[in-house]
Amino acid sequence: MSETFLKRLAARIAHMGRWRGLRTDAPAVPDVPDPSRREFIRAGVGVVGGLAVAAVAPRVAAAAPLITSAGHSAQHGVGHSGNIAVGEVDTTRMAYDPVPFLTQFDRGKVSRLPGGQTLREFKVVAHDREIEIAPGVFFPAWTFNGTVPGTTLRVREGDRVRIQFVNAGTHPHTMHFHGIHRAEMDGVPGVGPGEIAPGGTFTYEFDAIPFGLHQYHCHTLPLKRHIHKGLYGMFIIDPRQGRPPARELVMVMNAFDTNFDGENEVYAVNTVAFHYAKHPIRVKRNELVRIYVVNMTEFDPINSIHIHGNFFHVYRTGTSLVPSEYTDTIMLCQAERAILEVRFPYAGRFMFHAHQSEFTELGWMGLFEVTDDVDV
Ligand SMILES: [Cu+2]
Repeated sequence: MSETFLKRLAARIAHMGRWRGLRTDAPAVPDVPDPSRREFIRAGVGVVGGLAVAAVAPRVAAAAPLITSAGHSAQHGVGHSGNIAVGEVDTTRMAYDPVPFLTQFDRGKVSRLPGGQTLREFKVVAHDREIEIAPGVFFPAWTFNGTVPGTTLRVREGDRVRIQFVNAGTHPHTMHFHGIHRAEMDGVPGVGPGEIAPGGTFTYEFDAIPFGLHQYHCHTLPLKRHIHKGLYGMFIIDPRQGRPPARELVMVMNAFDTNFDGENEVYAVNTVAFHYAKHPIRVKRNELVRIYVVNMTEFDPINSIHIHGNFFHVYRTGTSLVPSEYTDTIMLCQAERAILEVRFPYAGRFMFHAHQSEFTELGWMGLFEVTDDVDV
């Protein structure tokens, strides 16, 4: 690391210690301005590793080995990129693992109403919980059902959806679903039940329309803080006739402002920086892969996804069965979503990442491992 980078890092640590009301032994460097995340990138070292040091500096100031280098790349099986975070998050402690999360769908407790309509019942509990967003980088999250993103809820068009929401957190929250429903079920302050106080509960109920890819999130003010803290998840309404069989994957674009300065320091899909670079997503060659992508990134208006060496069909908001684009990159504004369908004709490793290079370098990058193996 360069001397300049070390000075900047020291200033960053001192700044964070002041912000968090924590004491730090790191010396203040008065002639060095507080570096922005972009300056970290320009410093030309392992960016997420550097931020990892900064973010946890008051606790583990000597975490410099977190920074990786090209020499570590081969060791970790990532020949495509040198600068990724070294080490692994503790998925057991977090009770969350991004790999199984890709294919986990909660379809609720299913029964029939007297008129024959299918009823799907869910229970969602809001908790405060510390999560690990990169190795050694912890974030004080607010969660739905203990994880960020929350559980992926999946129903069929026309089903009655009943969600018992319990607020076991320390702040008022709501559940606001995208879709078509009555005003009192919209989960916003001042309408219907409004904010649900800590210890409170409310049951949201509506019919699932329109089919497509939607999301749910807390709508308590200040909204960007309540969403950014982790209170969001994917909500899929399948069309009545279903979609063709495919390997289906959930990707929620998200990011974390670890020092609460209004800018994100860590980016990912499904929370953990570079996790799918270290644990490539295995798919079969030529099989249909359907990717549900929702952008829940706060503070940055736009996010994007690009898949290398392949093209995909795009179903924006998932509300049509006919694709509208055939491309290798799409951008999504905050809360926008799309279903992507792709068949990989060649075996091998293919990167996917945001095409904002800054996001990529701060964690939003992964790999598909395309294989001929039967057992994927
Ligand atoms: Cu909230």
